[in-house]
Amino acid sequence: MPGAKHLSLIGVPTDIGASCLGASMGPQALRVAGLRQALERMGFSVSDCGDLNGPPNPQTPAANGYRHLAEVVAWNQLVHDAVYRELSAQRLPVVLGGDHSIGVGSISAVARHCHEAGRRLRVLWLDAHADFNTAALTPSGNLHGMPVACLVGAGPEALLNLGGPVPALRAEEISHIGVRSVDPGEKQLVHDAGIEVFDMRYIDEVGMKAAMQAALRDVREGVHLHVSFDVDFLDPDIAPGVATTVRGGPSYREAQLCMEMVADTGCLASLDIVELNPALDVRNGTAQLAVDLVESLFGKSTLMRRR
Ligand code: HAR
Ligand code: MN
Ligand code: MN
Ligand code: MN
Repeated sequence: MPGAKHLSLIGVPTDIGASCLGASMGPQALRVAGLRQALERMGFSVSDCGDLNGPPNPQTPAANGYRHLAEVVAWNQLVHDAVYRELSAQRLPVVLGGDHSIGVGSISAVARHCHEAGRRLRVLWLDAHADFNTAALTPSGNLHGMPVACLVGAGPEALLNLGGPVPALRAEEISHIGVRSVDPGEKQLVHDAGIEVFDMRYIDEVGMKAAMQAALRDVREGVHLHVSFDVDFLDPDIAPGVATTVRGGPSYREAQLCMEMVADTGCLASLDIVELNPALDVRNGTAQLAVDLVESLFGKSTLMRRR
């Protein structure tokens, strides 16, 4: 799959897992910013599969610790099925969110594909947040704060059984980059689960280069690398178009380096772009920035030949 030259864009227009409405407009904003054309200019063949059609957002309060669980499950089943279908057809899925709760459907499909193909999986979770809450810990009931916990098996039954292995991931298969906002109970759970976190403190101390070298150390030929790119990973000064901004994120240059180092592995085989909220953006600038960074993720980068 690495080296697959055929990309499939899958729109997931929902804010079902968030408290703030508007991430549902993310897919169209990325299209307006020219995502498809940018990737085509780089030599990829790109199909836009259009938007999945899931349930509307009922905007109801949490029940048993979860908001909109049934609807979140429905959206994730659609995402799982679409991502699995594209991977099975040897195409590289690019999931256009939508809030980050849809990472459960996307990554469970990737895990299923890797399991069947006997491929090793590595997931990079680029995010200001750990997304490791549970029903008991969540301050909000919003499922976009819980996808990683769900993927490693700490989540509601219905979200663990979308297809493929259960749990979808082992803790050692996923690494977080850029984290700077974690709830108190969530912090303990991340430690207990043994998830590797390269937080902003770590990046401040050693730099993005060393952080990415560490995160990618075991990513080599044959590995399926999935990137789950939460746009709130970026510093809000450069990326205001998200609902849950947290100060002190990667700068433009740091984010570029992060993406370029992923591209250098040659292993990128699936991608989520999530949490973009056009209602909060300024002239679609955050969507344009996301497209710019995704170009680097797929190897646009510099003129220099390395190694
Ligand atoms: N930790 C908070 C919660 O659980 C906020 C989570 C916000 N998550 C995202 N995705 N925006 O990373 O509600
Ligand atoms: Mn494959
Ligand atoms: Mn997230
Ligand atoms: Mn986030």
